[in-house]
Amino acid sequence: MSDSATKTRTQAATRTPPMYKVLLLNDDYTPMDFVVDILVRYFKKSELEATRIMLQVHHAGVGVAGVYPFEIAETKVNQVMRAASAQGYPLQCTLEPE
Ligand code: TYC
Repeated sequence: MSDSATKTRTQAATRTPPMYKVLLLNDDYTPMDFVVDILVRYFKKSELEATRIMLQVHHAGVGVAGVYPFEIAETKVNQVMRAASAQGYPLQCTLEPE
């Protein structure tokens, strides 16, 4: 078997999509409770884990809400941005390659 055939077969057995971090950014106005609710609703976190992530963002300026393939991550960003702007909150959410 050629080297390229071996490589193709190995990749096929281990292929995974590129993953993206969904980041939440801190701001001075979005209520803490709202950020916790976002993490529970859209990122399926427990109340305890959501509170931990929210406080991490509050103190460090940025934090990881979850890690997903591109299209799922993009959908989460859109859901968060839509929910925040519907309430008039300046919460920002972005993607970053893992
Ligand atoms: N800093 C905000 C406050 O004190 C809370 C907050 C946390 C806002 C995380 C955004 O991504 C965020 N109300």
